[in-house]
Amino acid sequence: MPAPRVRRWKPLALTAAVLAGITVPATATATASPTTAPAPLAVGAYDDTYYKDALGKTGPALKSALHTIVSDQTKLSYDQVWDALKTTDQDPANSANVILLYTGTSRAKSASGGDQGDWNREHVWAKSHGDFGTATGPGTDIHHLRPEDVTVNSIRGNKDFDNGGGAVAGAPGNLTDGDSFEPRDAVKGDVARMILYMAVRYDGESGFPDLEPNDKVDNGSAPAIGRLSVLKQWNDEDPPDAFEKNRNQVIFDKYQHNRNPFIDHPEWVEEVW
Ligand SMILES: [Ca+2]
Ligand SMILES: [Ca+2]
Repeated sequence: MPAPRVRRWKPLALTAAVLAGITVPATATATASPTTAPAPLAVGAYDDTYYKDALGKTGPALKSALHTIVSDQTKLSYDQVWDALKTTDQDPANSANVILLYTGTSRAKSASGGDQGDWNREHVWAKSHGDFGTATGPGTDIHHLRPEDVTVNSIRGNKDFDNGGGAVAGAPGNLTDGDSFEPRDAVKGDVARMILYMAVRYDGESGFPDLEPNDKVDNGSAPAIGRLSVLKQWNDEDPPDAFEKNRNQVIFDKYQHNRNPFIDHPEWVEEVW
């Protein structure tokens, strides 16, 4: 292929954008453009198959369609979660390790357990919010279960999510105060999409509570987690990256055979809430 004689930057810029998973209109240029063409629709690999009954819907109809879609899944026992997390959250740079959600550090898979220095199974939707425990169901759904340092997991406890607070020892970039926890920037969107997946997935069936987000930080044992307005902001600020997309794919291919729709379509957060 002959080298382009002019505007060599253009195909390079487009290639970079495509690699980054960004949809670029065919008329894109690097110069300011007066074009008023509408933004292209996001197109996902599973739109024609997995999501076909949800496409084109909005609001409660979209939420209901997604509930039906994601509720068709294989369920794990709480013991099976240990091994699953060693695969879903494997360090891409070291197959002997997992990446911890809040600390962001890489730790040996073999250091799983309950002692200081171990990692354990963090319920991002705190299991006391709805008191669903660790029976097979929401308490074993690996879409919201992540490896975390035992001590940091304990500091997060069952707090709601919100901005602000003091630094969390051993977990740079995370903040907490008496009633809320703010994860580091790189996983803010991940946390939001996990919480909102749980709200869509669990609607009061099979003896489990109907989980829903709200805009509070004092939810206690209610089947609710806040703050929704902050979670929506985090979803915008931290779009899905390769690690988050890969874990969704591994859960779909190997374990639960269902997907987190908000990783595939982050814009559906605004459509539902
Ligand atoms: Ca992220
Ligand atoms: Ca729900």
